[in-house]
Amino acid sequence: MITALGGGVGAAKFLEGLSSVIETETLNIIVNTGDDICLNGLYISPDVDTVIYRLSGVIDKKKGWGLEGDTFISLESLERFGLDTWFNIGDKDIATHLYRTRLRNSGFTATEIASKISDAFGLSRNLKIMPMTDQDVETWIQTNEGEMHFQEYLVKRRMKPEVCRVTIRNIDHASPSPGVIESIEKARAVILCPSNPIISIGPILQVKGVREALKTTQAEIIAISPLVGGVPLKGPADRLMSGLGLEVSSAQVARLYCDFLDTMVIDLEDAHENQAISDMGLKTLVADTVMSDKKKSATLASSILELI
Ligand code: FO1
Repeated sequence: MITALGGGVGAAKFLEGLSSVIETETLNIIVNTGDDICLNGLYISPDVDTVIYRLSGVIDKKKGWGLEGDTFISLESLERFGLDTWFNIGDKDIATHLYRTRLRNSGFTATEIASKISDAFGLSRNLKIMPMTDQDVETWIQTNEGEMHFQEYLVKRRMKPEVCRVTIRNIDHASPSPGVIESIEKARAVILCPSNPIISIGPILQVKGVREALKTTQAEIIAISPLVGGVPLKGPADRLMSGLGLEVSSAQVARLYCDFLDTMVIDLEDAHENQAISDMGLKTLVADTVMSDKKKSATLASSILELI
């Protein structure tokens, strides 16, 4: 059994490669839910859906989220009623959110809902999508223009405001969803996907017992830096890290995980950071982490599996 932690476009790309090279072995994926948002009465869990869409081969590859060939006519129609339309929910994608909302309103947990959506998209049973917690949590960003939900900062405000703080609301009351701790304890390897360390991996690490389980597990723990040449390929990792007063580097990402990490994977372009990471007592793997297609993410996954 291999367990992965992640959220966002980079994680989904890596998981596509990983799942293609591990064949029948179980892959448990603990997914960030801090990005979840309720808009116009619909419950949206972007990181869970992005992983399911990518692994079932229906993702819009160009955007990295949403469904291939989707249209946005219902969104345009919402404008008539003066409702929020800045978050681009497609006409096909909306069915997933209607289904999630209906299940939530009938009392199903996030874990049960993720499992039903995975089944509906035909994901194999040895790929288990585990929302990090069944409690509602939300990532909020304090900026020079006020406090806003992470999606508002990312999508509506296009990462323009300056970040001062990141808060995961309700995280103190979030318990790990069923199987999360066991998946870390019993895995032969735990892989932290190339995801934003602040708003994708960070919230998972803050769920009660997760960090402790990572420290005590016998599993080999490997993290892939989301930075290439010191910048993220997509998303606000650099803005968030610098806003929080952190150096923007793969070495800094390693520093955030070094109390439980065994190996840090960094891109060829960041090979000069090798020494700084070794000095933390960690092993390093320098590899091509730019996953421009499925073959490249499978190659990266294979070289990581060779470490185990
Ligand atoms: N990302 C965007 O940049 N713009 C959008 O309008 C947008 C809509 C959207 C709808 C459903 C969904 O599942 C994801 C969506 N995303 C959008 C992606 C999402 O904001 C991010 O990938 C993650 O939250 C980052 O971890």
